[in-house]
Amino acid sequence: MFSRVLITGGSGFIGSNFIRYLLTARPDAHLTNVDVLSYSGNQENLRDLEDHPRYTFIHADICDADKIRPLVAEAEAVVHFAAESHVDRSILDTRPFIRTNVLGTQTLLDAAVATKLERFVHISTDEVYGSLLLDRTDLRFTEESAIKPNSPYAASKAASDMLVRAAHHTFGLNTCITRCSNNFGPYQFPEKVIPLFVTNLIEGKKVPLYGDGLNVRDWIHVEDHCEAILAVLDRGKSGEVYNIGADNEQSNLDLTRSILHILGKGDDFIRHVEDRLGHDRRYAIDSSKIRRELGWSASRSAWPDALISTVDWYVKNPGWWQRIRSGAYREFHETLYGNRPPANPAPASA
Ligand code: NAD
Ligand code: TDX
Repeated sequence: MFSRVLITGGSGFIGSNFIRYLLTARPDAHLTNVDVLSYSGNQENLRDLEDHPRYTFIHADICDADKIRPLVAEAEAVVHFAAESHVDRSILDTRPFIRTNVLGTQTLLDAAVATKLERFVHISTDEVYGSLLLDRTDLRFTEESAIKPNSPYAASKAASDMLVRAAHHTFGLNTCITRCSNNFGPYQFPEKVIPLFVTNLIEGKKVPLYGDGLNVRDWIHVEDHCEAILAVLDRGKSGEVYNIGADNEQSNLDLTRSILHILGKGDDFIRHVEDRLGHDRRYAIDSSKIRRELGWSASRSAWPDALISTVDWYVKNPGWWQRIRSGAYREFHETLYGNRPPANPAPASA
């Protein structure tokens, strides 16, 4: 068990859920969250933890080697979430993806090797495997599937996976890579399909469904993902890759209709729009390895209950997403961090 854990990108969707989960699951763990607060990083996600005695926030960029190295030196383990994470943005501008996902990951790995870090868990994605055919429902991604990323986002994540692999092979760094399917749950930035569609509908707007709507995604609740990451952190074998998924394939059209139904709206709220460039047709994860070897299984992702409770969270927390949609959450960052002196690299146990 690691008690001093450095989390990168902990102010985003999955990272903030993981911090909340780990503080409860491990009453002896001290967590440091290093996050640059890019557009998707939101300190409001962890507002209630600001004074928590076992939680420290450091405002820094993972590409900044001078700031990163002392933080890694103080930690026993790193769980690396920080990334540019939105496929559509990577189609518009690739550069932030290469910078953070590739250079940022290597900066962390360099620090981990130099400081002899005990454990590095890299949070990757099923998108590195590319796309499956709709009519081959017998096929799913396994850890042995070829790496065939199709979007600039997926390619930058695949590159980061290869750098993690190299750090393990060449320098003996104790690493694990996780590749999870599409997450849903509270605090997801409302550019991703579920919070975007839910918040549009609450505001009485239509939802933009790409192409024919028949693309398939494999949905897992973020807390199931967090539990799987902790299993990997605790018990994962060094150098291994673990797929994470909940066997919950849904076409985008079915997903959209489920959300419409929950919110009492009809198909007339669907706006069919031009397809995403290079749009992957189907993702499906075979997670039998982590279930077999680490004894994890998804327990919170069952459809439609998990979707209903997620929709309900956005219905009950309009302030959270309205401040994002209006841009007001950036003012909150400015107030908190705008004029602060540079962070003292606090020990991860502070
Ligand atoms: P997110 O966009 O909500 O959060 C990313 C966080 O990283 C933000 O807090 C952001 O401020 C921070 N960040 C970005 N650039 C940084 C930098 N240079 N230095 C420090 N911090 C930086 O993303 P998410 O959905 O929470 O995804 C987290 C991780 O999980 C990513 O690595 C992503 O590839 C992976 N993943 C996501 C999903 C999903 O469905 N969302 C599925 C599988 C894997
Ligand atoms: O407006 C939209 N309309 C639409 O039809 C949006 C934003 C999306 N979609 C479709 C595209 C996808 O088929 O919905 C599906 C899901 O889209 P996103 O929420 O953008 O997720 P996806 O592209 O599948 O990638 C997600 O899962 C894997 C995360 O964003 C990644 O970070 C993760 O690695």
